[in-house]
Amino acid sequence: MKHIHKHYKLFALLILMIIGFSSSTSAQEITYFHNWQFRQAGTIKWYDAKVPGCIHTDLLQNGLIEDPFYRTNEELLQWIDKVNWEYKCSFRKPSTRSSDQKLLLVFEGLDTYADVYLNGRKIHSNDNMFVKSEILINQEFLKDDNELSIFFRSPVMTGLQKMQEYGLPLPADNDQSEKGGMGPNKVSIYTRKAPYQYGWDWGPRLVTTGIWRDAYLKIVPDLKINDVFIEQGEITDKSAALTASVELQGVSGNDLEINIFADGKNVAGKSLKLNSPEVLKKENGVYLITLPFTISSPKLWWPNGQGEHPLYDITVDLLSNGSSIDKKTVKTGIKKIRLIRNTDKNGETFYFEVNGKPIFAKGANYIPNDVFPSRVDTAKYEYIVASAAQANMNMLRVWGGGIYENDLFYDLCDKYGILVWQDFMFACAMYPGNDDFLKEVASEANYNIKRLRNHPCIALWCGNNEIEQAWAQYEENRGWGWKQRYNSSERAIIWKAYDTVFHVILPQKVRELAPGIPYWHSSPSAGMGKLSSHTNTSGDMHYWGVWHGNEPIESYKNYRARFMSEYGFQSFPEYESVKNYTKPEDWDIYSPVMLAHQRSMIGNKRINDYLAEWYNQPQSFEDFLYVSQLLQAEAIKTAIHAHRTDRPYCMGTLYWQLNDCWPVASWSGIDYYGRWKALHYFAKEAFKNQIITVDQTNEKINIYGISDIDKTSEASLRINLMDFNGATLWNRIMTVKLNANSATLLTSIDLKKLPALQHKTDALISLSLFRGDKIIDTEIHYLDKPKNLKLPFPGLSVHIRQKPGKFDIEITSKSLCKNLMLISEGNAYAFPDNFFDILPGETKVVTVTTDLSYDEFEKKLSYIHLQQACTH
Ligand code: BMA
Repeated sequence: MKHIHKHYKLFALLILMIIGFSSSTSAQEITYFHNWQFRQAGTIKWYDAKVPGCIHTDLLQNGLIEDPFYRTNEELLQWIDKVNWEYKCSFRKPSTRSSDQKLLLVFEGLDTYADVYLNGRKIHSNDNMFVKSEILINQEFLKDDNELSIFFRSPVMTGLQKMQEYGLPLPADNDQSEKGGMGPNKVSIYTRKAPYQYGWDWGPRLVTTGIWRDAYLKIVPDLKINDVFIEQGEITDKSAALTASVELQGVSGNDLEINIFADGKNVAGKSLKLNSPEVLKKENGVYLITLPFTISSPKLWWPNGQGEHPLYDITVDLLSNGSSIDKKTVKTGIKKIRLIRNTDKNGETFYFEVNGKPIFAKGANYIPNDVFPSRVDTAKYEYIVASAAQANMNMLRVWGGGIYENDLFYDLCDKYGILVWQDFMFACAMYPGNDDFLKEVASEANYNIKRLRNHPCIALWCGNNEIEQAWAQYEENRGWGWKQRYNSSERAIIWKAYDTVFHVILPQKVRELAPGIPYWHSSPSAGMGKLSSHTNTSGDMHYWGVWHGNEPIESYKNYRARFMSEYGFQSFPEYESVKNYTKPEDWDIYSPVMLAHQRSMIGNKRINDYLAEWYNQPQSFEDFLYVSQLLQAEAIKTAIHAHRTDRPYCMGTLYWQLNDCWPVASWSGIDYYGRWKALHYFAKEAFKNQIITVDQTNEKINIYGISDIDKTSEASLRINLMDFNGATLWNRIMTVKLNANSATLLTSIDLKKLPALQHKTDALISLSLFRGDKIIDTEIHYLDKPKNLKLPFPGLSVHIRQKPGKFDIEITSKSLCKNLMLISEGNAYAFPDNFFDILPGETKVVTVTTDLSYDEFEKKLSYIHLQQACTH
């Protein structure tokens, strides 16, 4: 992964040395395959392949294509998804130790239309990227040396065929079919495959194929543990009542015994026979046994910022005639979650309660980290989830146009206390309702709910992204104009498919397989069957008035919601990132290359228009990229502050979007290479448990104290009105009360009553909330938009102090320095703080960890600030 950002690799390596990952271990023996090869079907030559992987990364690795992310290379690679591909490998017959053992061929994910052959005999066919395949191998088919081969049919051509068979083209606005050479044929929705790979308004169209998750042979006992689910009952300080549901598969006439261990301590045991009445017999030789147990003085799992995130190892040991035949360990955390939808005077609440405590959800929407998800390594996963936690987030929404993430992602969310709002993978489109399709939906729900249900991070399963809103079944004149394209019988067919998937199959599966986890049928929604899918008074809300609706940024303050699950604002990656995928001649946002990396039709126009409202014109291309990030950060900060100030009416704020899947102009706060944009630094401040927010309307300023902690406490608030050279015009210190889990109006200021304030354009209000010598939060409030401010040139002096393994960068500013961005050339290291203001006469110290020499460090360090980027 030549593009991947060096600083997250170093960071994650350190963490991985300390902590191991595995949410589930088993005694079953696993053998991975080696020597995978691939070729285009119908050609002769085989090339080396990597598994897990995909066709695009294999072609790239073999030098057969250029980097798909560089300049406009994506356009040249559209042929790849139109043809068929073959993968093969050979393996020696594994030695099973006894006749009681069986051999399973496991594919944790085949992407997508795949026929699997063993020694030329077809043994399996796959139609869904989101399921695991376990194929029992008849050992008679095995020779000493065996060949496993997989024929992957083109996902788009097969999709086209399925669309023709269905006979009803369905809306899928984000499917960039024209770019993919498919004309108007939006075939993505007929295939259970990651929607975003067909293009999105932040993603390229690169529809890949391949063995995208692990593939291996597994020797399993005749009777094996298929699955272990730890269901949670009543939880008190004294004890947690849990039940282990153990799924066995196979045959056995012997006396069995099952023992349960919690962190190594035997907590339950049972002797049984498979034919005893307490064993629930299911299809295909599957048996379900439940064993209740308790954990005394349980350590509860809390979201980030609300407590610890302890995990328990629960081991199930299966014995036959006194000896262990299979063992499985799962990790889980003890946590109760409820989605509280109570009628109140305003409508209906929408908030999460964890272990009995209402939680204000703070976070972002998450998309896959790469358009080729198989190449996202452990380090990148850890970097992204840790970045969310460092930004004081407690929730990510795994958005429905991507993938059900790898186990590792949820392990990390467990570890960092990040709640996951988990969408099923359906987004911004209508889907077919034929039997084959519905069967795939049910099986992917089955597999993924079971796979993820022990993770304490899972907060909610949600049917889809924006489909209820787009179709708007209940109101003729709302929606995205889709239903108007169909006659009444077609409409009935399309709605029935929707109704079956999102109101029948998926909620049933969640109820059955993950009892206790809430299901929400669509995001956003006012509630099922409610007339409008978009109201301010109930359900969750996607507010795109700012940006898509071109409303002023201040509208974030007026537009209320019970739970803001989406809102967003675009920016460009910084110059150091843009240099990776462009040449100097591309350095104009309207160049073909930059436009290929801006997938929103309105993106550049919106950025330009809002920028002109707020900032003076940036001087250079590099300055423009930087200012676009400031604009985005200020916009989203405005929204987060408004949503938090509206607590408890509003109980959640998740902006669109955390991350990127390739280098692009987008709504993300972290770019593809891992660089934090200004937004992510601003979000880190805005999501702290206790903050000050300032709301200015004309001449009046309201100052609020927001607290997401349980204790009401007193603090001191210092308010300092100063000019940009540091002269104090007015100040005040007061004692304030920060109410527990509330937004409290601390004080108001009438600007007209401050005679020293001559012009709003040359003064600022510096606020500091503190207790003793502990600063709780600081805030700098400007009385006018940045373009109107009469900013002096700051007069910076920068000193670098070397310490073992790190450097302190000390920056002193004579007068105000606005939005100083430190830059690390070639991304040699990361900054813990950036894009900050320095008050007149103040010194800011930023400590950077790196093993660079002093000279190299100094050479790679540079900066930019607003005064420099936008001179009047
Ligand atoms: C939201 C998402 C995405 C989209 C984003 C920006 O509604 O659900 O579909 O990428 O808007 O337009």
